[in-house]
Amino acid sequence: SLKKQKSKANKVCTLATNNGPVVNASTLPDDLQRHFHYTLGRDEVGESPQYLYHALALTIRDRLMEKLRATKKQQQKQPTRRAAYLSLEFLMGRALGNAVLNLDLEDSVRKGLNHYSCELESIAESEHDAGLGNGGLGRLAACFLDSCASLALPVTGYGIRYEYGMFNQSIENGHQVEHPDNWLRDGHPWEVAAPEYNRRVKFFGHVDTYQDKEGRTHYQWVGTEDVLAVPYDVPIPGYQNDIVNTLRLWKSTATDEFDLGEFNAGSYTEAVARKNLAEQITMVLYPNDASENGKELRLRQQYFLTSASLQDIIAEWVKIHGSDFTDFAKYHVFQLNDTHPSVAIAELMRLLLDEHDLDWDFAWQITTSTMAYTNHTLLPEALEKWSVRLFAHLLPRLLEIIYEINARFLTEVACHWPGDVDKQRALSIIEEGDDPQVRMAYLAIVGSFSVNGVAALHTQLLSAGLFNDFYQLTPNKFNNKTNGVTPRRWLAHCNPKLSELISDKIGHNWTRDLSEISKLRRYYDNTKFHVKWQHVKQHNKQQLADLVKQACGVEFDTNMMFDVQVKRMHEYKRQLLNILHVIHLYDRIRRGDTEGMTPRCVLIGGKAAPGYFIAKLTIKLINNVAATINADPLAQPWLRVAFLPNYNVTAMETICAATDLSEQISTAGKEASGTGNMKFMMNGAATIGTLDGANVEIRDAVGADNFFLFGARSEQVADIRAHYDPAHIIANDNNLNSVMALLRSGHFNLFEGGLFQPLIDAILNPDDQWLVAYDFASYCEAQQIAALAYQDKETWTQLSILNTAASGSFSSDRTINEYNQDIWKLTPLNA
Ligand code: B1H
Repeated sequence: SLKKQKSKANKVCTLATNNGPVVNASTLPDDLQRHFHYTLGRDEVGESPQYLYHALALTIRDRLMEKLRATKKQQQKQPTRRAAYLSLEFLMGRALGNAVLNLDLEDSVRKGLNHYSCELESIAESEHDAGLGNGGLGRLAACFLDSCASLALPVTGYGIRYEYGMFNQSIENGHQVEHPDNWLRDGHPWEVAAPEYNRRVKFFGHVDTYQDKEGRTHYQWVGTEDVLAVPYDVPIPGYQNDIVNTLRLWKSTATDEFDLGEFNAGSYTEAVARKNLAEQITMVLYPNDASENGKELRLRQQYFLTSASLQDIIAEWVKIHGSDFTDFAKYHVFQLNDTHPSVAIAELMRLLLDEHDLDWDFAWQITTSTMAYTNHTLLPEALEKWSVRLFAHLLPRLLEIIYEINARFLTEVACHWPGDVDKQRALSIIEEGDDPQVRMAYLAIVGSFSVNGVAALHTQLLSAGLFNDFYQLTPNKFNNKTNGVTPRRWLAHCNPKLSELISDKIGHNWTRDLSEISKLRRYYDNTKFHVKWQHVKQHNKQQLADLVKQACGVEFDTNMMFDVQVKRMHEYKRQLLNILHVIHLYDRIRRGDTEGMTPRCVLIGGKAAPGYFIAKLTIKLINNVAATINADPLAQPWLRVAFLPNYNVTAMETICAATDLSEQISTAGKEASGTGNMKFMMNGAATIGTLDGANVEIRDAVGADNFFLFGARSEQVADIRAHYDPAHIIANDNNLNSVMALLRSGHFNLFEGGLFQPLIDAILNPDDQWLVAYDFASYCEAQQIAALAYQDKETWTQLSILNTAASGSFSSDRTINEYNQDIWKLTPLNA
């Protein structure tokens, strides 16, 4: 009878979930009021509009949940092949505007807010950015989730629910100051905890072996200190297609019996302290972009994410298929976002071998037909290595498996290059030395069936350079997937005025299929259209000017050219080159050489890793130069400079819509792709840039005449560096010479003697990897050409329209379709 009762209870439960209350557009205003007054217990909006934001978010979440359940059900109806996107970073930004757009709720939301006399735009300002990423790599993951859902692909994101995301940056006396990003402070209405799917992750301990009756060796990882992984699900709506996918973010907590054991032993305090240790794992995002720092806690984060996610997927499999893994690889594929989650290769082996009793060959076959690896950088300092010592201590069983993978792989190497011991040493997953290291990229390549770069040039450099030996061994693994950005957030949402203008002319299907945006080309010399286009740009520039005024106290004039570089601060991105050009313009103004000069506002923004001295000093230089120039009445009509503090996803939404000239000026061969370059282009900015990353493809798409190219080519860099003499270059370039003289004279650091010497030294260093002095002259020339083009309004408007019109292939929908066709091979839902 107990059984009967149980099944009755289950039935009731099922019925209740099937017939939930109706939520639709017409009930939205009522639902909003219910959440405001009942869920949150608020009465009036008054001084705290964040409650109305919260109520609106819950109202929209209701709708997301309904579609999320429907999407899940559709997937359960018939078994579908699915992908998991494993990433240490998801730089989501705000969710509200995106959800309103993708669920097509704008009208009913505005109606609902009417009751409170509030504007959607001002309510949206209450939301904190979900800054769970550093820069391009994390934002790419976010764009990919939007595209996967919009293309109805069954893809789940797996990441970490950092308590503190990317730090907040303020500028004090021109210096960067970091503040913790307590983004969950006011609650996060977009997530739902799912503790029924908690997973247990092991650390430390040791490995026991025993032989079974048949003489097979079994491995037991025991004496471990376990941490509990609690999933929080964030709904990811597709664009007006009723699909809602899931981003599952893991939070770490202590296991229950852990506490209990300690408590019973009378060490209450120690038990609580251990709890802290477990909770540390997901406490904070490491703020390094394109460099690794080798901290143990970071490896713990990586393993924590990886193990919890793989266990999650395997548990679901076992629920349906029991211990039969025959078809597992038919139904699953894992995309590794760089090497950060690449310990997944060893972890999947461990789960299959130790927990599910598969033999090595079968487990390896499953692993190498489900794992796919994306490389995002060629910079040597970003290539992850973990000390074998640390691995042995923290993840002893994983290290054993990596050794076994390596031994078998080196046999293959020996077959391919017989007798070549150097090759074996060069390709070994274990780097020998005083402090041997695990090379994570090598593990990722060996364990994956696909290895991709993120732009054509980048993939070519990977195959021919960094990973050439692997390329020779398995050329078919290597493929390119040029990055893209979602046109929903990065055009439809962030630039509603331009979107409306575009849709007026070519319909609105470009939001689904950005290749249609090329139809705009027809209007590139239509003067009526020009006027409207310019009008929108002026409006957007005013919005940015307001932001700059409020954040920096600097007055931007919307009639001047808006010249913008926003991205993480890094030497290879050469913000230093940008500010040298600014100093050059200032130098010209001071000399009275302003004839033909185009008035411009230069905006620079970006965060420096807290330990990156030279990047932080560059921020200080930019701020000091800005202060000097902005205070000089001579400069007023020609030049204004601002450093925007705390550049983030939300700031970019205003910035990219308002930019005239997009600065993409990395040393050729160093920027894997770039994605900001695509956002600017989509919104009608022209690019000044080097032939690096996706700039190459942007220039091909818009045409060489419509791109301001400068600088050394990647294939020239090695030669140039071989006999590089920056002092000589400076001596022979009057412009650069004056700029350096101004810098050396202390003109920008009158009361801070010697402050910028390290930057001066860097430029003068014959070893300067970034070739700042080398590219200065051609950069100034390209700037001059761009400035002249801007003076002809017609020309510039054409340029702007052509850029938007040529941006079709930089939609992340195009990128994801390629991932799916070449790597994932998923069938869209609803199909
Ligand atoms: C990119 C990173 C990165 N490449 C290490 N590599 C990190 C490396 O926390 N870490 O240790 C974090 C991030 N990020 C960027 O990826 C590239 O520099 C861009 O060129 C590219 O557009 C972007 C997306 O592919």
